[in-house]
Amino acid sequence: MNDTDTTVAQRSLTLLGLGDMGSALARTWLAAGHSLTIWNRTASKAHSLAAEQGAAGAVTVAASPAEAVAANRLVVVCLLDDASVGSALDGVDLTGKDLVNLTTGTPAEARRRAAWSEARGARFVDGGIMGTPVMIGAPEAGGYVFYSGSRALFDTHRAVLEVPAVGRFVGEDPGHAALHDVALLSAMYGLFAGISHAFALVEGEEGIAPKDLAPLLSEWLGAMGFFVGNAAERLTSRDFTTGVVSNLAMQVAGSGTLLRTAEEQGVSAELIAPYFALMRRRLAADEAAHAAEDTAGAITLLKRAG
Ligand code: FVH
Repeated sequence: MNDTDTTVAQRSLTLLGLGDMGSALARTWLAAGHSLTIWNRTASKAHSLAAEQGAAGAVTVAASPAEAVAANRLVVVCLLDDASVGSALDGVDLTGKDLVNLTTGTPAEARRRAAWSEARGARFVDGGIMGTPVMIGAPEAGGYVFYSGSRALFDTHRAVLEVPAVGRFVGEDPGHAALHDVALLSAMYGLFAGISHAFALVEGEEGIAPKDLAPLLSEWLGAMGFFVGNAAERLTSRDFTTGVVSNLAMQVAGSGTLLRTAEEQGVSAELIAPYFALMRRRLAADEAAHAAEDTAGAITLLKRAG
């Protein structure tokens, strides 16, 4: 392979999956001048995307996953879930391929997929996309992708992989991108749960419109963001009592007020009650030891033994 071939090869890749996210990725690579071979289970989506590009578009529609994979060394997969990755790549020759899986999955699924790929002669990197399709190809939106697995693969293709969004390599354990992804998404859903409860409390209340509460909520959540760093420090030091500003006993008592307010407003407490139950459990385990603690101490109850 001469220099020109190398350049061409580095600008060419295969993409399996043209759902909302896969299509956004494809458009970004094409806009940046990369050549794409694409495959999608429902072929009409691939043909529409190719038609969008016009005659000069550097896109080839493959008739099968095997044909798409054969076209390039770098193969990016963005399908619904790990089962769809298995079904698309079943029986496909992956020898010498660099497989990048941007399909959301669990850490264990990513580790199994890495071993499965390596057994078929491919290098493997798993990716967790932290962003929505509209954030792809829009660096100002702040989206990025966690990557983990083969560092050599990531370094080889980093420039191409970072066209849609910046990459953050989080280690050679192929499960770690998914673990980071799911940790952040889980925190997001906890936040959404609290926000949903807050809006439900004021819904229908004369004099408090949702749009009036919104800026107050945003401001408050920003101010309470300190809990992230506080929890990290305490989990590292295992010191849950020094410098506590809002102790557990006070917060458990205060949670009663929040639950009674939900009752008064006719709102189900189903989204916030589990967290209060965890705080009560920590206090009840040893009141003398835990009353003066920070609520971060309750995190230690969540991990199951073994
Ligand atoms: N969209 C988002 O906001 C999030 C952002 C963060 C990352 N996620 C994950 O990205 C993966 C793909 O998501 P998507 O938004 O592209 O999803 P859909 O638009 O639903 O497209 C799904 C594609 O998967 C294909 N597919 C489904 N089942 C199979 C199968 N058994 N065999 C082969 N392909 C399959 C589907 O094909 P088709 O329905 O068009 O024929 C689409 O190409 C996902 O992991 C998100 O969690 C997105």
